[in-house]
Amino acid sequence: MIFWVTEMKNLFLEKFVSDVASLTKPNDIFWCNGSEEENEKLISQMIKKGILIKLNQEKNPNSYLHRSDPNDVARTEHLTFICSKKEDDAGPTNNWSEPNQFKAKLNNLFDGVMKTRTMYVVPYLMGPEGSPYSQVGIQITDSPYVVANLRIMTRMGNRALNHLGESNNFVKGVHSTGDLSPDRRYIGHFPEERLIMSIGSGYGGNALLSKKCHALRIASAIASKEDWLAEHMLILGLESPDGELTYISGAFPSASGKTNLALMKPPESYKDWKTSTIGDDIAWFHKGEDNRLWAINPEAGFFGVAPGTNVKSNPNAIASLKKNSIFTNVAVTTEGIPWWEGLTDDPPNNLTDWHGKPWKPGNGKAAHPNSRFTTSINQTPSVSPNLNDSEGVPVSAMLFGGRRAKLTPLVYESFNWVHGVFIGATVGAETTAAAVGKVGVIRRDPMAMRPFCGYHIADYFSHWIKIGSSMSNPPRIFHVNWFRLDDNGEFIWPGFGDNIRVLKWIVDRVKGRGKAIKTPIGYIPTPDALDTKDLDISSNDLDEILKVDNTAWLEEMEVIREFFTSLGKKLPNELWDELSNLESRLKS
Ligand code: SAT
Ligand code: MN
Repeated sequence: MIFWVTEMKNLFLEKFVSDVASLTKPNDIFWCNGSEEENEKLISQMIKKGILIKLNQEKNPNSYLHRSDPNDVARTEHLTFICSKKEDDAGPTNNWSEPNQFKAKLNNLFDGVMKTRTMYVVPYLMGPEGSPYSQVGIQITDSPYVVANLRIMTRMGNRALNHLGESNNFVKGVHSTGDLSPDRRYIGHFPEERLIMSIGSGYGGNALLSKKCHALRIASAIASKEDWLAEHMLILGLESPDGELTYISGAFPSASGKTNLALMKPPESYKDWKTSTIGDDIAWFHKGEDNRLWAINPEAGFFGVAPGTNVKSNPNAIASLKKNSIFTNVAVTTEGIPWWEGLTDDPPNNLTDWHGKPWKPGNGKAAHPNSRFTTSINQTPSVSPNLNDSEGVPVSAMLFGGRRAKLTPLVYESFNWVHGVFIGATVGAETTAAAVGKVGVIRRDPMAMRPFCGYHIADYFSHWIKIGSSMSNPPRIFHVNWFRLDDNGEFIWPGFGDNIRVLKWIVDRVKGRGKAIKTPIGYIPTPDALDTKDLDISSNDLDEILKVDNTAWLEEMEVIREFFTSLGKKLPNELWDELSNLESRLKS
């Protein structure tokens, strides 16, 4: 067995790596430093092995296509476990397994799994270099594709080791693609040990352990013991024509337009406004000395859903994807240019689909509905100049939302922090292709964290209540729904860049000047407070998406009551109170 050669001496790290090597028995060990040469070497090896396919190097320089196993195209929530010592600490929304038993089962699968493979040691930093809020992770993996993705998604290599120094303060990740069989696929989290073990998948959130496993599940469990929040949220800066800069964060379930909103380009009618992107998926919040909530983006890139991304829906993403990007499970043209449904109105001729087979219209989808692009945030035209600020940015408004064809209005504002937590805790959203399972069924997805909260969800709600209640100036909380459908199944609200009109009202509210009507569910904009100038929307439709249907809401309340009951005795009383207050407002 060859061990790595490095000047770094971190005894904790050495022990971790040698323990994993004794278990997985790799052919050799490759220590990733994050350099350009290293990346080139790995890429050319992957091309030789067919793991990556070179795209058109003129049109898409330094960009590659990866086809994953057809059984391995989305997160598998039913195979994802929180292995806290006590079952109750995982709570009703997580699968739990006793840590020693689960480890024994996984150790069996990991035993000798890398015999003919290289074991990569990938140090990564979550958050800006030098920030007291950043965290180091070490992912061990036998997938060079994972290494190439982590390089884009995180601050990877020696930068992370420098941040770590000699400390034992790092999250440990052990990953192998195993035999890719869903029967031997498990993603286990050990919050007390800050350890993640994942086997049998090479895809996205199952395999890039920095993302959902570390930055959400493990981090949320750590944050609950400290005084901060790890959230499934985008962070966006919005600057008005008179130079007023407001930061907004937003939680939406996977594949519900977070990346589009985070990279939003103001439309023609808002060209005097500026947007700036801090992050599209994950936000870590801490309380500032000024009693505001400040956020960093722990990541450094986007792992975005490709289908539906185009020059209209997300021009900044399209610009970012011009080079140095990895495309997973998209289709490709004869010229080696990536394509997916929604990129252009008509598909190009002679496409090769995501399986690598010739594709004709009528053959189903050419790109997988959960096909993805990996690209650096630094290539995005809208990247914020404050991206690397070690304190992060102060957030004035938080949005919750999800796909909901009916019921929830375009936008409404909570009455106060605790009511806002109630709104976040009760978000209902249609399921998407980001996770294996039926698409389009409404499920409760509190704070868009249902699959990502690493501890008891009721304790998580209490933690939220505590954080905001101890601050004199917490963000205002809003609910948005861009996805209302009319009777013909067409979207009523134009969405995309025009969502800035809703954000403008939100900024107006935060600044104390936006006009609103008090309804049982919250504050809703007066029809004249929402800018609909030059918008193709009838006043009937506008009324429809801004109205509160008390009867329908009373039905929704029953679903919420059932949901709360299913979460058990720990559900904070404050949320039960919010529910009964809502009921009396709806009935009066
Ligand atoms: O597969 S990921 O978890 O990285 C993406 C997502 O589902 O949001
Ligand atoms: Mn996500």
